[in-house]
Amino acid sequence: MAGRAAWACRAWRPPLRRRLDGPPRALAGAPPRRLFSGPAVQVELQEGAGVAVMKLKSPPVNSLSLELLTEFTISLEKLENDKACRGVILTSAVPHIFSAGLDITEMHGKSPEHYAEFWKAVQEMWLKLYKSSLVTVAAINGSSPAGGCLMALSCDYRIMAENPKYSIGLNETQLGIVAPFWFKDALVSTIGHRAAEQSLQLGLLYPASDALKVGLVDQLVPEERLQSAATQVMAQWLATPDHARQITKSMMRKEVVDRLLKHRDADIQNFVQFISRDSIQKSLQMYIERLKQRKT
Ligand code: CO8
Repeated sequence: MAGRAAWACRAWRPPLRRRLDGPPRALAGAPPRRLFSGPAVQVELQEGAGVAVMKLKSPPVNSLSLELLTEFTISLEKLENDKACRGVILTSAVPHIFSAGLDITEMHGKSPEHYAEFWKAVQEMWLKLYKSSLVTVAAINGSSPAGGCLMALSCDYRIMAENPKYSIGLNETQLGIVAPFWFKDALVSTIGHRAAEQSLQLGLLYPASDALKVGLVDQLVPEERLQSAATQVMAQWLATPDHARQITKSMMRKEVVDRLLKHRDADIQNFVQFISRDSIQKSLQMYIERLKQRKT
């Protein structure tokens, strides 16, 4: 009930179109913007619109390192607590890559304590994003495998740049590892059980047009229109009263969230045990080498 009260407290404001009535921008002056940028995540909050744009900026591939995950979670929490913010557009500042997923080097050749700390940060990021009371729109402007796909899946709406070179999916089995149950739950909730079963077993990465067909993304647009399309979608979602939308979102996602909350420690232990196995470490080593070879 406490959670519900917290969700309901963000005041509803009239739809964007109505609020934008008033003096033209040139007369009113530039709308106030606030920037808070860390090493790996850049946030720009447009106060008038109540919308923040969060950009992952950790070249070369926005891999989700412990540092990035921590910064992301703190930034999102800041926005959650900021009364001027009602929605977040999540995108990338790195050309052609949304996110390469979890940083493989965090899962290879490290201590069990490190794996536990890393996995806890992955859980934190996911819980914060999946449960967010803000409207979350993913503007997917590049490839988005595994953990990158999970981030997009956790948003309320996904728009992807229409580029056949960009792909998205939970490809864990291709690395010889297994997507945890909450990755699976998020995928099943989005594309349904049958498609998710096939997708997960084969570790499918869908080119943008196939991602739309299977329902993994909601919309494709030419790359140059991605940000404006995301802003448009955001305005539509913000036209719904916050408290009603938030309670509905919580209701729709509660079962999946509760499953992880209930088994959080066991999930960390499972991860540490699984990832520490020699066979899994070898698979990851081979995958890292394959990535390097592909480059040469
Ligand atoms: N982590 C760490 N480093 C990475 C990653 C990554 N996920 N992806 C790429 N890199 C590195 C490359 O090794 C390369 O390093 P270097 O310059 O030192 O050789 C550098 O980033 C650039 O990579 P590319 O040259 O490959 O860049 P491209 O622009 O050609 O391609 C891609 C970008 C498409 C993203 C490509 O790099 C790729 O496919 N990467 C692998 C993506 C992937 O498979 N990620 C899965 C990670 S696992 C995960 O997210 C969920 C795990 C769940 C755990 C369950 C366990 C129980």
